[in-house]
Amino acid sequence: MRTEDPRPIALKDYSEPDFWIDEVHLDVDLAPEATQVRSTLAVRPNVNRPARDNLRLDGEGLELLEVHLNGEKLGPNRYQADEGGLTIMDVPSGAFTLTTVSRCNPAANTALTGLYLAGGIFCTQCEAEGFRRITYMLDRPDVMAVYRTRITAEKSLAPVLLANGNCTDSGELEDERHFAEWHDPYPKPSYLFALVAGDLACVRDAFTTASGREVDLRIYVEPGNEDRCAYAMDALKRAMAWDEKVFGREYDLDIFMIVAVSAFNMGAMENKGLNIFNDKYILARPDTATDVDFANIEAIVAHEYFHNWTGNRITCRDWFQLCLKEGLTVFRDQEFTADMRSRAVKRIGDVRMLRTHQFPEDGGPLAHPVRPDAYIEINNFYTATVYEKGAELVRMIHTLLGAEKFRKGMDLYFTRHDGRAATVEDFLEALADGSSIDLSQFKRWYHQAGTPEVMASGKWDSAQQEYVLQLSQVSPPTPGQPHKEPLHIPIEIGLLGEDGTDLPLSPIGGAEAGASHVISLTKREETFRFKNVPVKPIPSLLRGFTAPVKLSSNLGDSAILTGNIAALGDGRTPRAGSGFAEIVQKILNDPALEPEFVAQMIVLPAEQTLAQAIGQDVNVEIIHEAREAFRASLAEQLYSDFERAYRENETPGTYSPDAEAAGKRSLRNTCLSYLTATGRADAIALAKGQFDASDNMTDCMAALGVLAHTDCPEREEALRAFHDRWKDDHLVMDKWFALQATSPLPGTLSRVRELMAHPAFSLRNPNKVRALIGSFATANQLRFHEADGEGYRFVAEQVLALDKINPQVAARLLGAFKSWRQFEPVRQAHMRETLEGIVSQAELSRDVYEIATKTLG
Ligand code: 0A1
Ligand code: ZN
Repeated sequence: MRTEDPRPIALKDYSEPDFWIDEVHLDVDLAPEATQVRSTLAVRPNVNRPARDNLRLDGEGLELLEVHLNGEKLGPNRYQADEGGLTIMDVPSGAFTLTTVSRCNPAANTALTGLYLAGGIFCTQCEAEGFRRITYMLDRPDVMAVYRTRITAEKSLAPVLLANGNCTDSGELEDERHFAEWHDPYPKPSYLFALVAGDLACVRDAFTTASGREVDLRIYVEPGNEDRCAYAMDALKRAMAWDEKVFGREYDLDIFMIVAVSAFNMGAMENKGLNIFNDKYILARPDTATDVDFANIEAIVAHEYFHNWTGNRITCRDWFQLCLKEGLTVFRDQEFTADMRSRAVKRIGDVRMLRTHQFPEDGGPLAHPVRPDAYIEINNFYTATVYEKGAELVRMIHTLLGAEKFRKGMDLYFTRHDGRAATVEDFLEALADGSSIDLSQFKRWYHQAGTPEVMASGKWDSAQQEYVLQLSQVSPPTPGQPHKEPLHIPIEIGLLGEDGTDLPLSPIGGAEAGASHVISLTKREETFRFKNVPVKPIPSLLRGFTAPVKLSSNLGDSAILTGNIAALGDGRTPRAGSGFAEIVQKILNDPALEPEFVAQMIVLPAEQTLAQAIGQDVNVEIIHEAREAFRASLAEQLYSDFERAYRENETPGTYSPDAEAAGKRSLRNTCLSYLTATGRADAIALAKGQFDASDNMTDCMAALGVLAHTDCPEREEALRAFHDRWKDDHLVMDKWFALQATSPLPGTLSRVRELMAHPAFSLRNPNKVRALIGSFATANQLRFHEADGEGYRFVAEQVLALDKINPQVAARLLGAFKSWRQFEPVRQAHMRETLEGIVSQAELSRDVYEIATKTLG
């Protein structure tokens, strides 16, 4: 907690540690309120640093019992423990072993970092700086050690005892107790340490690696959930095979374990050989999980698995390098999904995600480079910028190098840095060396924040049969970075002829002529000429979204919906014009398009996206009404088309979560949503019929969503029926909470307040907080931003309450305020006041303090 304003940590102040720790031997005696940890560290001075008499270790919330140096117990005059750690005085000048004995209290740990007890399971979360809440350590990622872990517990309390690596011994002890010993032979930073203990059921399978090694695969879940692991296990095996095939990376231990827990701050964690997951991203059965849940499980299981090479074998030198593992691993999981499912649909989804979450971050008060240069609390930097924009930077490198050279560069990266802690520079150097392509200007992307704006204008010269494309780039100022350098921007381009097909391209100046259609914009302004263009072409720019930029042009742009919003502002009624309806009709009836692609094409931009497009003086009511009116008018015009597509995309028979079937359901449910937008009784009846008859959660939720967000008598009945069926299933109940929190109907805020008293809700469980309060704050623009400011005050109240329980979750929730300056003055004033109220609190965590002060600017 804050006593004075916390000081930022800066990348430029990095230095190697004064000591290295090569081995960690932990002896953990588990008890809910007093777990004792005896830790023995093999320490040696770092010869690159000046010699030190004192060793300073990190430690937080620990009760120190004993300290031994080279086996001898130290008197209290030889060491000093304080709030942030432990200093040992007068350590030997050579190598030595240091043993500490300390106690922590897992049952009282509501922050869910370090060792905590939740739902009867002992569980750890050490990234980024949680290990110091378990025992004293140089808790930084450049200190890599080999870990041995012995766990002891009462058998009835924790029949299963897990840690990283291979189990080397286990057995019974006196007094109904038992133990297990684990050894992880791969040196790793402390943030990858994990321990899990409790009453867990296990689902097993096996995988044979390319070189013929047999790996024991295990998923541990709460007993009773064994029938919800099949999809995650299948995804794991596919991810293992894919990483061998596409990146040449094999798994390296004899066992790979996943544990699913219900209380977890994030999605999942890549601890070596022992991944820990938020159970939402493991557990799935057709009747409990939606198609989106299945897809998330596949992606996140793969993501954590891929970290074994990008993150674990090669780790980060310091936390500023977070994108080194995260951006790269997100890129890898995106490619995996593209190969498993539809590449086009995956790309549309990822770009949509980037534009709705990362662009606003990059354009607001919390903007930071993909590799930040300072932070107050590192946990605040697990952001869309580090993850999603970080992945886009890797994707651009892939685009610039081409698949083959990219693979060469990656191979070199793995050989050079395996077993080491690396930096973004190391990564770029390996890719440049492996491909012989210069990435020196490209590097700016890593330290320059903000979304670049690219302007395009083109002219066809009929006499010269030449097409002249002028491109320019501007990166807007961001906090702390008023001036920006031009970036290296890869832009994939095509010129379309009259029939809509690509003309052959031969650029002069810029990229090489011929095969590649990727040009590199590297200056503030640049002209690209294409010769032998016989007709006036229609340019197609930034294909595949080859760079995370905002593109504007004089080449024909249709901002249909934003135009309609302006219409409403002027007192006219927004309508989908017949031209627009015709296009939607064409797409809907094009048999060549896959259903999910169609669904993505015909869905209207979300209200938040429209707010962003408007950018200033945003009025959320006008946006909501305009969008709804537009949707209804489109639905009226195409009612029979939507009805037909609804019927034609039925998926009869046994439910399968595969992409094709999921795509049909997605299109069908998009049609359902249009049909009900008309308010017609037969459409509502159709939704109610689907709700009653559905045998899978996807169709059930889609129908319930429509009913819950419509003012109709079926609404309460359906919500009650769903509640009664699922009230004992915590994951399904999260859906029920979220649906009600995102309702556009008046009274939503009071409903949310009421639901906080529901027995299934708890402020201590992050999934519950995200489902109810998080959904309200980030996915219900209309109601969160109600003009009286009540929505803001409610969320701020919860942020402050949560800050005492779980600062990470509190800070993330506060992120809902980040775009406050884009709203009209009344809301802006309410939001500013609310933020100031938070900042004025005497005791704030570093997490909340950093977000609140930076958001205010
Ligand atoms: N490294 C994990 C994400 C993660 C980050 C922080 C956590 O606790 C503060 C937990 C998980 C991943 O990328 O999946
Ligand atoms: Zn990750």
